[in-house]
Amino acid sequence: MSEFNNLAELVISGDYAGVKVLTQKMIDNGNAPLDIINQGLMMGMNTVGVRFKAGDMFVPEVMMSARAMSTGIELLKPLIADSDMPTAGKVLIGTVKGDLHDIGKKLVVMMMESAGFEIIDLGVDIDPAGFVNAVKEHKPQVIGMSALLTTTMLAMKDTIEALKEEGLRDSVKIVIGGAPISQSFAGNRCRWICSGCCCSD
Ligand code: B12
Repeated sequence: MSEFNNLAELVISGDYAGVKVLTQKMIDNGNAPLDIINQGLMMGMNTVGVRFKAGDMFVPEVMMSARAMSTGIELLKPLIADSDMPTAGKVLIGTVKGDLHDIGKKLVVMMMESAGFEIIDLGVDIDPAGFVNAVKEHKPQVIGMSALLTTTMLAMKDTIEALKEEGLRDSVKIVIGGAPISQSFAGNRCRWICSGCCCSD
C-alpha cells in the first residue's frame, strides 16, 4: 500500500497521532504538500463522508477523523502559499439567536473544512444583525445557519429578512440545518435536502 493510502486509512480510523507522524515523514521525504492533502488526507475524508452518509460511521468517529485530518493540515499549511491553498469557497456559519447548541454545527464545520471550504464560524446565539454585519465584513459565498430548537428555528427567517432588507440575500447561498429543519420549513427556495439540513439558491 502506498504512503498516500496509508495516510487516508489513518484519517479514516481517526488516528491523529499516526497522521502527524506519517504527514511529517512524507514532508521530509519531499512529497508535495498539495499531493499529501489531495491524495492522502482528502481521500480519507471522502471515504469518511460516504460511510457516515451510509450509516457505517457515527458522529464520534467522524469527529476523530476530522481531528486527524486537521492535524495533518496544520503541519502542511505553513508550507503552502495562501494563494495555492485549495478553497472551495467561503462559508459563514453560526447558530441562530437564542440557541446555544453547537455540536452539530462544529461537525458541519469540520466536514466543510475537510472538503476545502474556508469557514468563518461566528459561534452561537447570533442575532440577525450579527449575520448581516459579518456578511458585509467577510463577503462569503454561503451562509450556514444552525438551530436545534423549534422556537429558535424561526430566527432563521428573521435573519433572511434582515439580509433582504440590506440587499444582501441574493449575494449568498443559504444552508440551514439542525434536527427540527425540514424541506417544508425551508420553503420553495429549497433545492437540496439532506438529513437535518436544507440548501437554497
Ligand atoms: C446536547 C444537547 C444540549 C446541550 C448543548 C451543548 C452544545 N454545546 O451544543 C445543552 C445541555 C446546552 C442543551 C440545552 C438545551 N436544550 Co438541548 N439537546 C441536546 C441534545 C441531547 C443533542 C443535540 C446534539 O448535539 N446532537 C448531535 C448533533 C451531531 O446533531 P445535530 O445537532 O442535529 O446536527 C446534525 C444535523 O442536524 C446537521 N446540522 C446541524 N446544524 C447544521 C447547520 C448547517 C448549516 C447544516 C448544513 C447542517 C447542520 O448536521 C449535523 C450532523 O449530521 C438534543 C437531543 C437530540 N437528540 O437532538 C437536545 C435538544 C435539542 N435540546 C432541547 C432543549 C429543550 C434544550 C433546552 C431548552 C433545555 C432547557 N430546558 O434548558 C436548552 C436550550 C439552551 C439553548 N438556549 O440553546 C430539545 C429541543 C426540543 C425542541 N423541539 O425544541 C432537544 C431535542 C431534547 C429533547 N428531546 O427535548 N441541549
